[in-house]
Amino acid sequence: MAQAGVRTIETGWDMLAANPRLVVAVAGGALALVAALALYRRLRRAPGERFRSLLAGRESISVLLHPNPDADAMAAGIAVAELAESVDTDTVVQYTGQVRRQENRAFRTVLDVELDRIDHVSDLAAEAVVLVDHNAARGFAGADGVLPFAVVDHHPGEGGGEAYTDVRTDYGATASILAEYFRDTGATPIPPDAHETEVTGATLSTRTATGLLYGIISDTNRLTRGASAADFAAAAYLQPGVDEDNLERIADPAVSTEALDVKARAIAGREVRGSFAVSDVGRVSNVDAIPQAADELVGLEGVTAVVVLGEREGTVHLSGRSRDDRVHMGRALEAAVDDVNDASAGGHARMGGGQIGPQITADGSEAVSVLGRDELIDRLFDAMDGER
Ligand SMILES: [Mn+2]
Repeated sequence: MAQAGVRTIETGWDMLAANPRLVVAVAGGALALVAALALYRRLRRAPGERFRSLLAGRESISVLLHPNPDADAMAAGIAVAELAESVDTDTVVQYTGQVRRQENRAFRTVLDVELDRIDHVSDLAAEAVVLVDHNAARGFAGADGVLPFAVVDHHPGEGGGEAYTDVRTDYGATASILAEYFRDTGATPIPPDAHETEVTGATLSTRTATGLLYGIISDTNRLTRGASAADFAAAAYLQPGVDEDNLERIADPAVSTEALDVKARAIAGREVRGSFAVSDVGRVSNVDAIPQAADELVGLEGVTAVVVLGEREGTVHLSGRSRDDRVHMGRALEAAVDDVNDASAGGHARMGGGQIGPQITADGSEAVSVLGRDELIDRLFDAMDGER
């Protein structure tokens, strides 16, 4: 028996020796197997682990939020920063535009989020740019030329990262993806009353856990709109680490007197035709109050689409909301002002906005708008009706 085995081996060697091509084929096959095994191992690693080791390979990164960042974008930003700093990668969280809306401002203040505002591609803090909550850089000079290092997002789009792309359009929030990354790396959320030193191994700070949960809550309208099982699971994972007092401070920031006043004016002064409403709130000193009033108005019984308009320093600001599938608000606003000088408007199906700049009248004096308010209001109703 043993002899037969030896003979087989010898025969094998003879065959190889007689056929050098076979040697090449066997060696090539073995190499391919090793490579396939390595690739399989790499792919089998959870996305969070893969993302973290990619970050570890960079000295510094810029985490870029979308223009006018919301809570989900800021939450994802501080989460990537925490993950990166756990592997000693320097991080700057950057954005363009403004942090608008009271909840977003409260988020930034309560969680003490450090954000660096940029206007130009040269302001980016690092060569490696990680995009969160959007998948193609936009909103600043030179944005077109940015080739991101990595992308983590839940919006549809063509954008991707050079080294890493994780876009999950079935998720309600980017924050849920980041929560999974921490879970993938075995991080334990630190309860708000515990000290970090009491927890051994990888951790998730209370600040980031609270921010991520708020990101999920705000992007899914408190888990009632577009929330997947993964968003619920992410919220459950974060829960032990959440500081409820801070969460409440973000969710219900004290409403400023003017914002309340503008909401009251929008409700009292609304003109209703069918299930649509338009309200002119007159002059405002803070234009943020206009979209907030629109949010309030579209929540009224029987109203399915609204536009609120107000004026600041000669410019008329429009903000529309629709929960009516027949009204694409962005397109309706665009249609309402398409032939007006120095006007722009647009947006999504459910929300849109626009501005009409100060108009110069025939005698050279500056008027608020050549378009009379009554005519503008008629146009807005027509546009919502699909008649423009
Ligand atoms: Mn989002």
